[in-house]
Amino acid sequence: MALIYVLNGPNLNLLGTREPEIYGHQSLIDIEAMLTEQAKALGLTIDFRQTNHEGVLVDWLQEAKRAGAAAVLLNAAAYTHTSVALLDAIKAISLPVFEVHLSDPMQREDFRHISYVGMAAAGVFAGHGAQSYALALDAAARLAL
Ligand code: CA2
Repeated sequence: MALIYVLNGPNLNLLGTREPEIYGHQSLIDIEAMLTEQAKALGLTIDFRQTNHEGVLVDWLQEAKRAGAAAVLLNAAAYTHTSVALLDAIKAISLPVFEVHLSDPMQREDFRHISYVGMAAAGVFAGHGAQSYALALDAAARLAL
């Protein structure tokens, strides 16, 4: 069964508790449950994780490659807009990495308009709340298997 890593960055552990007008009411646990069901229906396995640490995201991207994952969904949160280390890691693993955002960074502050992740991503799904993850998983199933 194909394996998809779903990696989440800083502060996303707080989802559902604050700023619901931007990020929605669902918690990260709710999103994991939704994606797990979707993955089952698609015949995939997901490995769903969250960290507040940039280097841990780099470690997990490298691990995805070693583990034989078919693709990665990555919501790097604020590191999306700052991290050359993530860009280098995405390039280094040569796996399709789909960038995911709950909100649409392009419709927010200027500092969110740059995406280092997007410079190497296989696709970007943003602005649809938790459904951005669902759209990205469908894309991974269609494009990466
Ligand atoms: O829209 C997204 O998914 C973002 O990746 C979320 C990041 C933000 O820096 C990106 O520009 C867009 C922020 C995640 C913070 O998550 C929170 C969740 C609940 C309460 C406060 C922050």
